[in-house]
Amino acid sequence: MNDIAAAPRIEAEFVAAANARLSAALEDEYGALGRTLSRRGIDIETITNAVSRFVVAAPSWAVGTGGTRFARFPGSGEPHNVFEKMDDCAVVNRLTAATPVVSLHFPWDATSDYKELREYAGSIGLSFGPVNSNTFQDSPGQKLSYKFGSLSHTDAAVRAQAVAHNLDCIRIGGILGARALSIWIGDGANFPGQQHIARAFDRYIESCRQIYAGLPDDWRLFTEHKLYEPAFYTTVIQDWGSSLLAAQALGPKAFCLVDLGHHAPTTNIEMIVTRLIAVGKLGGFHFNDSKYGDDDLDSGSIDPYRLFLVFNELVDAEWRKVPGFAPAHMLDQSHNVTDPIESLLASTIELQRAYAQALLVDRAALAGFQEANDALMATQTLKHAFTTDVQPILAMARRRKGGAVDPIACYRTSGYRQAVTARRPASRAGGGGIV
Ligand code: RM4
Ligand code: MN
Ligand code: MN
Repeated sequence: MNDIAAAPRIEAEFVAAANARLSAALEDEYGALGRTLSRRGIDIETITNAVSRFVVAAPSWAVGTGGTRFARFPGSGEPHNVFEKMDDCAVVNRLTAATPVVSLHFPWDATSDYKELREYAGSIGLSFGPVNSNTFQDSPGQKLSYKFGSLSHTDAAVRAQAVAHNLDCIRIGGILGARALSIWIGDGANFPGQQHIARAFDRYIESCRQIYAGLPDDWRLFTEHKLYEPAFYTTVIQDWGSSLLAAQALGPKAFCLVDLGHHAPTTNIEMIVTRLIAVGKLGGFHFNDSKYGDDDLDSGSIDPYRLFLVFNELVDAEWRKVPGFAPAHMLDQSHNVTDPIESLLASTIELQRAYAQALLVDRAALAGFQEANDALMATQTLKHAFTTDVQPILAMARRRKGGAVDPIACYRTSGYRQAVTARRPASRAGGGGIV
């Protein structure tokens, strides 16, 4: 339970005052960009309106400072419970006006009264997106260990415990108003021969069938693949092929979740995205960026062009009016050296930037170049959109929804971090942390 009245906030009036100081410059830059785009046959308002509609779920686990396998260096004013996490998420939404949805992780976000949590979130402008189950670590009080797996464990009792946890996540999600469950498991093997690869997959499917049977009709189930880690030799849901086989085996409410960091460094992720769209099984994304592995770095921080190419496929699907196309957008990041709120602000902006740039692609021209096998002009068409500075569109979309023209600057002058630092006791440093 949190004291609503006492919790630090960034008020709408504060944002409006900060915006007022930047307003003349924004109008000027927006007008200039509008004229540039109009010469290219693009109506800037159409793009701004589409960006305004863009929503991404903030991950509750990303407002605290993460860690690596080696250490966790706590930040100041870290949230200690799900209510405080909501307060931080509300700041991200206040400033970006694009993250009104929060994705929770259980049992990390467990609390005694979920109705109260839903009401609290609602009172600060938030609702709940996909809930995540956690059977990749042992939680205090848990009867059986997940050391050798969970949903695919050789022991039926461990599998039953993992299934029960997922069903509990659905129950909690129901109270919170969520409509999707994301399943990522750490199951797999560290050594060749450790595990019967085929049987482990069969056991996973069998367990997921039991979870699927408990899924309400208006819910979706997302299966998330990951190349490696914590299992280093083979994971049970290693790639999008395994994820797709699982989703197809489960039924029409099961879809694949693409976490951008869960592939080998050279994998063509946008191609995976198009394949999943083609078979109607793209459930959504965990956005982040990476250089080497599951780095969980801020979205667009390493390879913004790749992010753009992913959004290019999403916009293409929108443009083709692919039936039932409604991927859930979520962030999944770990913030080790930055203020987590600032990383979430920056990442949300980067997603909107990639989306806006993808909306600028001249798709008729591109199709012509593709038909004519004009490789150079086809790729130039993409580059032309990608190199357009869409900053004024993003700022205008935010301002119209009550967000900040310059979210990070506004956050830094708000004193929010100092205010929560004074209220929230410092957390422990030390051992590694998974998020
Ligand atoms: C995993 C995976 C899951 C996330 C955990 C914390 O690598 O990305 O989605 O819930 O990390
Ligand atoms: Mn993920
Ligand atoms: Mn991950």
